[in-house]
Amino acid sequence: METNQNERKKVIFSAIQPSGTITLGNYLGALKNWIDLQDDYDCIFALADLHAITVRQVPANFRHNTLEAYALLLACGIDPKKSPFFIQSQVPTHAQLAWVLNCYTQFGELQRMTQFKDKSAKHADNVNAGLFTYPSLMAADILLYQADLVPVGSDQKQHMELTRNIAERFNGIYGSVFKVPDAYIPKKGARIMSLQDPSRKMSKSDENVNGYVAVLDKPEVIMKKFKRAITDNDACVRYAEGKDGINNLMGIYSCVTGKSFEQIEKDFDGKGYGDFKTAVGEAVAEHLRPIQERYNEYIKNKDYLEKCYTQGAETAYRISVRTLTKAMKKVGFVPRAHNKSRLTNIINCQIFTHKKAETLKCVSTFLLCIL
Ligand code: ATP
Ligand code: LTN
Repeated sequence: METNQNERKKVIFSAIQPSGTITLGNYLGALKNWIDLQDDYDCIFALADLHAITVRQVPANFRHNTLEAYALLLACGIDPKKSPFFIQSQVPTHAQLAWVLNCYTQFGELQRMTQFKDKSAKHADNVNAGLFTYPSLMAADILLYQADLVPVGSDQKQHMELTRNIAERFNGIYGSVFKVPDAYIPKKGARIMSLQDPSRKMSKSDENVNGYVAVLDKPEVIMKKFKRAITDNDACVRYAEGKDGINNLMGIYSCVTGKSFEQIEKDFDGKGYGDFKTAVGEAVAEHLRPIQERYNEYIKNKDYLEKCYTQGAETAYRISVRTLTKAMKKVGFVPRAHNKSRLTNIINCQIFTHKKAETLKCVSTFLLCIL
């Protein structure tokens, strides 16, 4: 079959909150996929800092975490020349569309979100409206870019279903405004569990630092955390129901080495958990080493970081404002005259350029004829 060179590449959008130091769970569940998809899709990535303030942040730490996350994601392999990569609060269209979508999202739908239930239990002293309406902002993030696919870990499945429902509801009323996106969840690493409580997901906001491995943890810290990982009394490296700790370690080991579970069981046949934990720690430290080296370079270069996120925000704005304008028009808002005149200017400018090209063509044809 002939492939059409002009065929539009599918669009990918994803984001991560700069709410703490990025973990191995974030990396294996989401980020690794972002990197791998860059060549085959039109990707746009963001740091969801507006989402992060649904939990109280210390301003100086928050700023630091945001820049650290930006440099770290570049070090993981996001290429800002291929994939616009921006900071959400620098692109106003996100908050604007989120408000509109809030009015097309039902209270009951938001109330059912597991993340809302978990986070409001964890931060009982600060169950704010932003925490409740978090999913409509996430829907805005995605729908603004007409994304086809959204690479996330499996904990975001419910938010993705709600995003689809909001898009379908809006389209049902106003015609086709938003692309209805699909979640893209990896087969391996979709849910990395805490090393201290394998019934809970590994989370960067975990108060127990031994529960997670940070992508920037030093090798000796990584080794220590894996050695302390909670397992069971079976002392046999095999994947089985009820062996959550070992299953989790096997999943991590498989992600960083590419080995299948059968291979891992064979390799560790007759060996104890101590040997296995050491092997997992070493493999993870080795996998993260080049990322940490690149990070140390990027974080020193503040000018480069600023250039990348500024360009990322400009591109993101240019793309997203088209969807926002369309959605607002459909709802019935009166368009800003200012917008119109700018638009007219752009159109005139295009016509002018077009006319100039046409004139040049005529002149050159004329010259060719008389020569
Ligand atoms: P927080 O603890 O602040 O809620 P988090 O660690 O859960 O943060 P997010 O910023 O909410 O991280 O998520 C970023 C991405 O990482 C999402 O795509 C999410 O699905 C994925 N992710 C988060 N935790 C895990 C995990 N334990 N296993 C696999 N993927 C994960
Ligand atoms: N809620 C997400 C982070 C996030 C996101 C997004 C992910 C915010 N906006 C848009 C994908 C697409 C989370 O991972 N906890």
